[in-house]
Amino acid sequence: MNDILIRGGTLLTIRGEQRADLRITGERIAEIGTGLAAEGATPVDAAGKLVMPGGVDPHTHFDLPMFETVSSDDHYTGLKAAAFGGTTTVLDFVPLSRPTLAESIEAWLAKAERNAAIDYGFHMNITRLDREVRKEIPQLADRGITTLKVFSAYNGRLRLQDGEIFQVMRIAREHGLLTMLHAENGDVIEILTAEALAAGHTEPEWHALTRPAWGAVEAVLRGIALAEQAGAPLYVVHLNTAGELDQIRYGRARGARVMAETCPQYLFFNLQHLKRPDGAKWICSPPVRNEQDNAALWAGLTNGSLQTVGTDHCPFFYDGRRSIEYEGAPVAIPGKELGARDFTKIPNGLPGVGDRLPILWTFGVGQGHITPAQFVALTSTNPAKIFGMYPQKGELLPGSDADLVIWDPARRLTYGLAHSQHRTDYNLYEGCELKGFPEKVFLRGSLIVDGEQWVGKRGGGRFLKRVPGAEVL
Ligand code: DUC
Ligand code: ZN
Ligand code: ZN
Repeated sequence: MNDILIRGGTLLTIRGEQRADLRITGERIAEIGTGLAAEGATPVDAAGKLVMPGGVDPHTHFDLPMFETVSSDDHYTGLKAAAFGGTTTVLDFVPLSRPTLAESIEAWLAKAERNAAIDYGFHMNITRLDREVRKEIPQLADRGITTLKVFSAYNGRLRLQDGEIFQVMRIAREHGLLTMLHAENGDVIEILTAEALAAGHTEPEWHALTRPAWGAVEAVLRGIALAEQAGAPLYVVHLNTAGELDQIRYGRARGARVMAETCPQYLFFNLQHLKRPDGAKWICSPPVRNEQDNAALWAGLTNGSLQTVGTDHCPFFYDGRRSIEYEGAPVAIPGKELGARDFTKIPNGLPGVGDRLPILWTFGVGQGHITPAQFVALTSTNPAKIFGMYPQKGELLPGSDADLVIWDPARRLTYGLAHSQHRTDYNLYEGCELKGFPEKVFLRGSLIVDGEQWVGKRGGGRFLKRVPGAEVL
């Protein structure tokens, strides 16, 4: 196979910008430098463009059964949509849906392996902690799974008690694994939800009103305190309130090894969106909050209190009774309409895996909240480091996988459903004016997105065996 020489571009990494050429040999970056010789290589002109490492989305849910339906992107459609938005690696959560962790992972792999359009790894949900599960956790690293997600909410379904979370954290510490926490107060949610239903409240905004921010705030502090007592690091997923961020700062200022992620929906949306007639489009858990929370989370990106931006991509149709056309065929999957008369029956989750980079570039970099180098850190390099994939992923260095985005910083477009490739019937950023968009995307040296064209393949993505003992940032 010919080498590829990406010429005349500006490389963008967490170290800043550098005018340089980049040579790809096979699946890897072979050489970086100015004026690299073109012989024996297929040239790709990147003049006027940025060349950055492919995005790493640390938080997705493809093909996830929920209530009476399933998230509408599977490991083909969702990973392909990710690629169109400049992301080349995703980390998906494996539900503990079978008697053992091993069987649950095999079932998830069977779905992902034949479909994956980009590279992917797995986090393991620990939603039951019996003797068998305790014994099995240490074997996860042999399978390349080094992260455990626990929940302090979803009573009777996903939640572990505090003592169990503490035990998971101790096992994690012993084996170099990282615990991830969904932080809400399950008891309060259970009580408020029952009261809201009994009072006849059915509208989407009640999803947020029954999941108060204070529950998230105290659950974050509780999580940090448990992790410190276990001597373990902690990664808090989907930060959504200013108060949670205060707790992260409190912990980090005292040396706690706690890291935190936010997601675009918590930067851009709030209760006002849930109050709209089509408010169900914004139903996710934890819920979107208020404008002060949006602003505080932006500030957390600016000042480095937050380490990553993931998406929690878990799309559903807004109206799953109507089909859309996907790759030339009609598709309809039950969605948000399931909860038209009861907010607790609206499937929880939003589309976003393909939106993340373009939206964060225009509104994050473009409006001065973050620098281009911070953009790469938050969306690619930091997740690669925290989740044990660095420098294979998230980096432009000789030896790294040639997962690259050629980014056109001058491209202007009115964004929306027509550009995002998610398999659903709405986009939360409909009509947003964007400046900057991916032009070409390479996965391990192969071109998979060329402008509007998908040139990758179903099953072309590989499962990533991650290594324990990853960095704590
Ligand atoms: N929250 C969502 O909104 N969807 C999927 C899982 C989750 O925790
Ligand atoms: Zn969660
Ligand atoms: Zn999630």
